[in-house]
Amino acid sequence: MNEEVGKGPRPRWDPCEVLELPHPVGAYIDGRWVLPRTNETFRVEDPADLCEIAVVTAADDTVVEYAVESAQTAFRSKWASISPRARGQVLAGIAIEIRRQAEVLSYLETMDTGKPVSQARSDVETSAQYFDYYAGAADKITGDTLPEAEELVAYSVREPYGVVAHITPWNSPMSQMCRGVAACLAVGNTAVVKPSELAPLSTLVMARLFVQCGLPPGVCNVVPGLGPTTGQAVVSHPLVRHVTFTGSIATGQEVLRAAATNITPCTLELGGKSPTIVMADANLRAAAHAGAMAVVRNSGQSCMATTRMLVERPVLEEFVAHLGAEVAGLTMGHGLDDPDLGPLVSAGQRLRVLEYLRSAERAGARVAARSVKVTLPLGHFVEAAVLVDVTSDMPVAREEIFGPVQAVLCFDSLEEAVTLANDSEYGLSAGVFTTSLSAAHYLAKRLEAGQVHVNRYQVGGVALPFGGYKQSGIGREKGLEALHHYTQLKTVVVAVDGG
Ligand code: TXE
Repeated sequence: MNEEVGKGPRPRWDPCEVLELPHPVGAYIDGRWVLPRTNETFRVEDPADLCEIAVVTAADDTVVEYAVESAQTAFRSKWASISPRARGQVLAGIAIEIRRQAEVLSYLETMDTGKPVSQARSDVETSAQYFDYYAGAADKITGDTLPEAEELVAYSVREPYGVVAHITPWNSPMSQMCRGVAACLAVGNTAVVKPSELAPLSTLVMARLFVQCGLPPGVCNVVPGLGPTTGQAVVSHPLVRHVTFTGSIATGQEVLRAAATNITPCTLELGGKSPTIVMADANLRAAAHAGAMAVVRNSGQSCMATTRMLVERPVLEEFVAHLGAEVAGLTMGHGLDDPDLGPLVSAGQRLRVLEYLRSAERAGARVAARSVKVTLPLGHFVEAAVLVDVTSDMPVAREEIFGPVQAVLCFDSLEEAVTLANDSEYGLSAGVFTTSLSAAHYLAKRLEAGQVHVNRYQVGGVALPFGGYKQSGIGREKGLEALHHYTQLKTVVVAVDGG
């Protein structure tokens, strides 16, 4: 924890001043700011110029206890027992307010994560859409009537779990929080959210906004802090009945181990190394654009980014020329200036990406194109790069880099394309570019991925279930499918023998 907090140059846009956040920023529980007695703090910085934008206190065990108990009380006394329609109305009001404050929230997300402000605007709109979508779903969750013997009536009902923990990452903290929380609240659960220590502000601000929109205090509480302490305390709390986690495989394993103590069910979204197969008959410009967007969106810090372009050999050169031209023209700078690429979130993430690039070049890969060098002196910037001569055994082709690096591989047959695409421990998402209807459906069937995108990557909104095959995770978020993970099924059997 940093003792030298509150010092240094002023940020370009001061979220604490504009949003009237306390100093230091505490946890947000039961509709108010809460500071732990220990008062351990950490700095949140603007990744583009390293200016301090807030000082946040890490929630200790006592604060986590308060957050979970407050969520449990809100679950029992308020939220689960109000009508589904009334719950939906509160969620709809939140969507309206998010849109009303969209510009300020977008600036906040840019300062927290470094992402270009137009991408932050899109995240804010997506956040509102989650609330719209699940507001409408709140009174449409039904069970079944079940076939049974003549003298029995059997039916099932879907009931909320109670307190749900959400452990969220830093790449799109606002929309990732809203993705989980809107679905979880719609069916009557309450929430305790532990945002990433690298970008916790938008999550805290959203929890306050929810209460301002009429969400009863205690229904959604936020406890900032570090993963191994605050995160573990939340996940292993006996009153937490479900955990939703988004992050790395290694931390997902830690979360599963902690959840095992109380047999707490988990939904896990653990990232990807998503392949896109480009057939020789494809629209190559469209395919190359998809490859470029994979490094543009959040500078490649996206779990869905398609960062393995598998290209049929006869069109390899032409494809790389299109992709290289797009990437070479990308601009980079402070997120508030809305370049194509902002900085990466942290020094650690930057070093990690640079090491992947170095190791790829050592192993024989070649940089075919690079974006222009940034002129800012500080900040966690990495220029986008297109790597060719990549083989599937290289770490850049196997591991989630989470940075603006595109790896191009090539194949000679459909079968080889499928083998290469599925040669991964991940299975979150995959792409296909072809004008052959038959090849598109054939590949969609054979690809081991939770989503397959054909002829455009990535498309689709909040209604489409999202989650991974293999080590990319367990369960699905988004869409109505998510609601199955936020409810437990009760079967009721009634004897109607007239007795
Ligand atoms: O993730 P972590 P990190 C991948 C991506 C990235 C790498 C490392 O490849 O480069 O992970 O990022 C909390 N108990 N993804 O280290 O550790 C932590 O505080 C409970 C993919 O930031 O997974 C944060 O809130 N919680 C990804 C959250 O877990 C713990 C998004 C995620 O952190 C914890 C982000 C613990 N023991 C990174 N340890 C995706 N799937 O989209 C940490 N945390």
